[in-house]
Amino acid sequence: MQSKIVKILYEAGDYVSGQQISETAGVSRQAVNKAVKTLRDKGFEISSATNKGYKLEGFPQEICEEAVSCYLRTTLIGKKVKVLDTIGSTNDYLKKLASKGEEAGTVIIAREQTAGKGRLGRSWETKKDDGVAFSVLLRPELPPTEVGGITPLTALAVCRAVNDLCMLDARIKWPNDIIVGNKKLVGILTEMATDFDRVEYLVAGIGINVNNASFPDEIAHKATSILLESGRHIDKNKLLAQILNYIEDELLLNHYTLGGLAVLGYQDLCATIGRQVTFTRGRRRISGMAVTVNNSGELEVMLSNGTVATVNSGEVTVQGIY
Ligand code: BT5
Repeated sequence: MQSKIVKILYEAGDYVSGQQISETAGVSRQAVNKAVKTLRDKGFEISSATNKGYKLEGFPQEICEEAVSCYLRTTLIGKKVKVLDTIGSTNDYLKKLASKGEEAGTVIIAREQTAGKGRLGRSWETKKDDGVAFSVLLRPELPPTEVGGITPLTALAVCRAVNDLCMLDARIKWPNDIIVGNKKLVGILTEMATDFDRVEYLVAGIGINVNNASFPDEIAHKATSILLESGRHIDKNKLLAQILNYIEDELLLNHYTLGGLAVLGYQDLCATIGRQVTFTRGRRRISGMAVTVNNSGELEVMLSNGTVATVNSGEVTVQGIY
């Protein structure tokens, strides 16, 4: 109900009487007064004037459900948004909910993660209120072989949202990083549960460095934040909502497949293409020139003998990045 009231005030952009709010939201006048008080406690600036009603003057600085929901224009993603102060890993938390039947579209956001996960058992650092970590639950009715676009499409959506809202020239480092220059701004970890030949659920987890002024020594050489790159404290709620809007556009329009325009858009933003890369095959380290990302989201690498190797996961080092 609080989300509804924020949306009513946001869309009006002016004073709305308590009576009108109560009619539109379908709740009593007392409930409106109580909700306005709660929203003010959460950091919403809402002014009130006799005979005029309420006006929304400002949003909270920190992530909050009502603010994210207000900026959403999705039909599926973000149907339910939950913000946690601190959690081990938003992916693990959402996977547990998913296994108990949580509906598709739920988004779990954390202001801090104490056991954030990267790929291959690595860790992901989300420091309180400097970073944002969130996970999205999806249940496409598709076989596992047809959802290969999930990570690249998510990366495409995140990269576009960051560039649009933060005026940055962020790029995708195949397969799951968003970088600015040669430093990492965002990490993505997609996890899947299958039930025989169909997807039971997908959890797309995204970690963004927003207001970090510095990083722990181990990652300081390769990590960056929106603050460090743009010099600005951006509106986290707006950024998060825009990412969710774009993820829904990309995934649903492209049916979880990196084809057609999406693959062109991806290649345009992919920093790996056109660079010398090294990858592992068995025990061998092989080098070549990254030439393209194909419809399945695999990286195609031209080797010195003229053959093209297809790399679909594992570790790729990109010369000049990391
Ligand atoms: C990733 O793994 O980049 C995937 C990170 C996904 C994090 C999200 S947050 C929400 C959701 N819940 C989770 O528990 N996870 C997801 P990978 O490519 O393996 O990179 C991990 C490596 O990035 C680490 O070994 C560090 O070197 C580096 N790293 C860790 N924290 C970082 C940070 N905040 N910024 C930049 N680099 C970082």
